[in-house]
Amino acid sequence: RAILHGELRGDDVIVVSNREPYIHQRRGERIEVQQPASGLVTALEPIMRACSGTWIAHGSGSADREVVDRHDCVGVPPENPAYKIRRVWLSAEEEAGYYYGFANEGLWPLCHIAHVRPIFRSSDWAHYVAVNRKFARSVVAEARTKNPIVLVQDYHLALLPRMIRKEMPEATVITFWHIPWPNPESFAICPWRQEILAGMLGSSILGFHTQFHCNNFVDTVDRFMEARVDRENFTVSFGGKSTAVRRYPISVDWPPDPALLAKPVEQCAADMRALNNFPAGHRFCIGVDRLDYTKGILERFRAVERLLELNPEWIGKFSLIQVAAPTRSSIDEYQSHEAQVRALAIRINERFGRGGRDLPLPIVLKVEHHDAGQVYEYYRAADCCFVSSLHDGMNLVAKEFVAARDDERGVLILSQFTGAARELPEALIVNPYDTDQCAAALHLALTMPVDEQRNRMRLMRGLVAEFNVYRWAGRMLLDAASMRQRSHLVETGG
Ligand code: GDG
Repeated sequence: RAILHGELRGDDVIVVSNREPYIHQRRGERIEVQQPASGLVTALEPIMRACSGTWIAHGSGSADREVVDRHDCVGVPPENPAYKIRRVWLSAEEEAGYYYGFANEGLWPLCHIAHVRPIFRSSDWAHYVAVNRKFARSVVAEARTKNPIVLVQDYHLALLPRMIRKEMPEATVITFWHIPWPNPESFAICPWRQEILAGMLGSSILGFHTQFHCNNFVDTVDRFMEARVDRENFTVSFGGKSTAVRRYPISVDWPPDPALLAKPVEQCAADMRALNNFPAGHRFCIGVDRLDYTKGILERFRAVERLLELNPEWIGKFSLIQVAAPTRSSIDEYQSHEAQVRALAIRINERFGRGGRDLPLPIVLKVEHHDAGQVYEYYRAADCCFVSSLHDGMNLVAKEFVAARDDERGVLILSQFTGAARELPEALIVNPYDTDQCAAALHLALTMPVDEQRNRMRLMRGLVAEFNVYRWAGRMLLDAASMRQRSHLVETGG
């Protein structure tokens, strides 16, 4: 945190993302403030608290524009304002085309290997371009200097870096891509591949979670752009501008907010058992995800089914609690995925459920948003946490579970297709498509001796403590600072 304060003192810092870090909504006479379920917000919020800047975001959750107009530009967090949000308002058509359409039906499945076909409509693309322009205008309007540091977040804003550069050539634009970058063959199907790449190459620094994603990006540029690629230094020169492509693995706040760890683990376990009508000694695994087809929730349920087939001694003695936050629900693919998740839970529960006896069900599906305190209670109470993403840039749930376990107990089962798997080899690493392997991992987790749990958890906690979210942002900002210093020296002939 000290580095962040030091690095950013006096600088003009602007974060731009689609997602707003706080949602202001009217409840009767009151304005209620909520935090959305998003990895991006979880990661950036502590950074913005540490440096007072401006966060420009689409006022998506703050739906009632008339009512929240006075929250157009508002200090947050509400209890102790540390930075401000500037909202960009979009029409329903713009939101449908830019956000649901091009970003989430096009780029999201394009970048994740989840075998869902991307949909590219030229009308969505037109909105995507127009909305990126709208964000660019807002950045220019909010900048206090001619050379701000602008942190552009994610695949919704791929065109923004070049647009900002055009208006403010001296700005330092750091773009972070929170999702994977695919190989050139996969990316090639995007009809606007050149425009997307050119847009991103307006960045001074372009960050991904893993070196593998950096390699894929540079290979893609090499294949499709008239650009000079320097593989030794991992820089790309395009249109007279050089972009450094770097790996910055994202992480979580450390130490975690003490309020999230205040309730003793035993108390969390007792409360969660009472809440779910589990008898004493009942064991459970936790899954926490947005209800997204990339997260492998169906594969996780199948693993539970297989566990109960292979190890019937767990029937009635083990449950998976799946916290599934609703997301992008107006998209067909998401509606059909939710229906499949609900149907599979019912089928497995019918197969291994009560059968006349009053036993807990194997799958407890909670399709609703939980507050962060509840999510942490589940993490602290669970015997294990199962992250089974089919493909995931990083996955913060894995790191949050580790951060939550100050008792050094609990087992993490982690998909090999997450960025997190590269940093947490002490987890039980699984292929979510391999149901037998996942079922075996669940059995192993439930029978793992305490000493082994402690050894693994201690190593993972050491990693997350050191490579926390401040390190993620700090390294990006240090790289930006040295870049700014170098260009200053060149300008002044120093
Ligand atoms: C993208 C990338 C990358 C979930 N349900 C609830 C809730 N959550 C919180 C979790 C966690 C966050 O949402 C999810 O973060 P992930 O990293 O797992 O996934 P994405 O949202 O897909 O994030 C991902 C991330 O960006 C950061 O770069 O790691 O790879 O896909 O913090 O706890 N939080 C609350 N209630 C819920 O019901 N409060």
